[in-house]
Amino acid sequence: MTTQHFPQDFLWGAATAAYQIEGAVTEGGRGPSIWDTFSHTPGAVVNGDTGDVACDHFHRVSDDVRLMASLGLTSYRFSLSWSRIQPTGSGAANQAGLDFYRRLADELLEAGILPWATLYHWDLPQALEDAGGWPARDTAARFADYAYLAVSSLGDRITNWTTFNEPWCSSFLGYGSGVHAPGVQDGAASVRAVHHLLLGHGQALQAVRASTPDVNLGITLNLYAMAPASPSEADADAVRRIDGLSNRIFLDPVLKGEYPADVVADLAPVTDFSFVQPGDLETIKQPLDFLGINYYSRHVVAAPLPDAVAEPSSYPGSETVRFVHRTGVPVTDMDWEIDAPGLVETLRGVAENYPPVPLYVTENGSAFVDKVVDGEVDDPGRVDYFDQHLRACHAAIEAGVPLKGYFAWSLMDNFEWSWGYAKRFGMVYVDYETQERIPKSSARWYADVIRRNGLAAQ
Ligand code: IFM
Repeated sequence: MTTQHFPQDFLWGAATAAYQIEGAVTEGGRGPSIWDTFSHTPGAVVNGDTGDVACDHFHRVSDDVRLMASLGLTSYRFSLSWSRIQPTGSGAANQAGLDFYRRLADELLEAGILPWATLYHWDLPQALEDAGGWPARDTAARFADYAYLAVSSLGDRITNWTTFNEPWCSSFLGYGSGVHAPGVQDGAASVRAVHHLLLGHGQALQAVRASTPDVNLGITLNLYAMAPASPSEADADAVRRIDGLSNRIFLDPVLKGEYPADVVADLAPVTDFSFVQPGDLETIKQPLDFLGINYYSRHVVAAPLPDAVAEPSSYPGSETVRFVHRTGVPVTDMDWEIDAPGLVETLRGVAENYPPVPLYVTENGSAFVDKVVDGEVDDPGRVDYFDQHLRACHAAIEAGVPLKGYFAWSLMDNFEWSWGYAKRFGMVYVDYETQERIPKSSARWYADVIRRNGLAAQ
């Protein structure tokens, strides 16, 4: 049987994020973040779950690194909790926080695993939210200071740094629909948040490059494949709108230094973009060493029905566009359509429509209902999902896309934000009562893919 091989230096990783796995929220001088506040707000998270303990990774780092090594991972993508490093989001660094990540990086390097750090995976220090959060311009400057502190302290051992993970979620879920922390429902504030997240990205890259020039810097965007529900012009326009608000509103400023004119026009009833100051877009468009793409699914959209009523939404100005479920298309436990061809489309779309930049799939994965039977967890649905999406990565590379690596989401089950612990995305099962880790069959399958640097031919 032949194998579909990946390039020799292809990176095989798995990803997590601080609030989703660390726990220990009051230890080591860590200050509160917006997710501590939000998860403790009655009704905000399914079952009232919080990240207080999560996977207790803070106390189990060494075991977890051994687990990664046993799977043969060549890289591990994790995020730093800003409020472990600056408990109130500004001022001097908290040494205990830096030490925690220094130790994690050292253990990874000893195990031959490349550490890949994300500076911000949604957990803004609460003190900065109290001062206005991402809708306030000053938060961008605070982020650049934090980035400078973190990278100048840890950049000797962590050489790959992502500024933001999925700024779409931080802005539109956090300040638009309010289903994520800080739970604000204000369309105009959500667009200001977009701009200040992007400005923070640009300012952080400038600050870090001036102090630590030898690190690789980029950003991770969650991009969606798009399709109209019908061939009608109205549905095509719905696709244009949602593609604009999901994908292009981030890709265009970061890679081309401009907001798309059609998106600015769509948003006119919500905001006039007067918060964009001269020079901002030049700051945002910094040279990138890589672009991270998180891909999970496709959006199938349709024009609003007559008399549709606008409600607080993650798509300001396009609230009444309908998201349609196609019949017969398999879905995950999140009810997200499984659409691997959409990953090829997404990767090719970025490679063909934007200036060249090395790409990484920094997240891709699926939630399924997993059960422990006789001490084992068999998850064929997840194996199939990974298999289809890795074949999509392979096809994209064959088509000339400069894809350099893949990170499975997630290394282990964890706190799935407003779903709490109700959804499991891990390749490793976590028993939250005992904190036992049980590699699922998908973990063994992935280890095999890594070992052979490729997929068995079909
Ligand atoms: O768990 C999240 C992760 O934090 C960001 N990307 C999507 C994942 C699944 O919802």
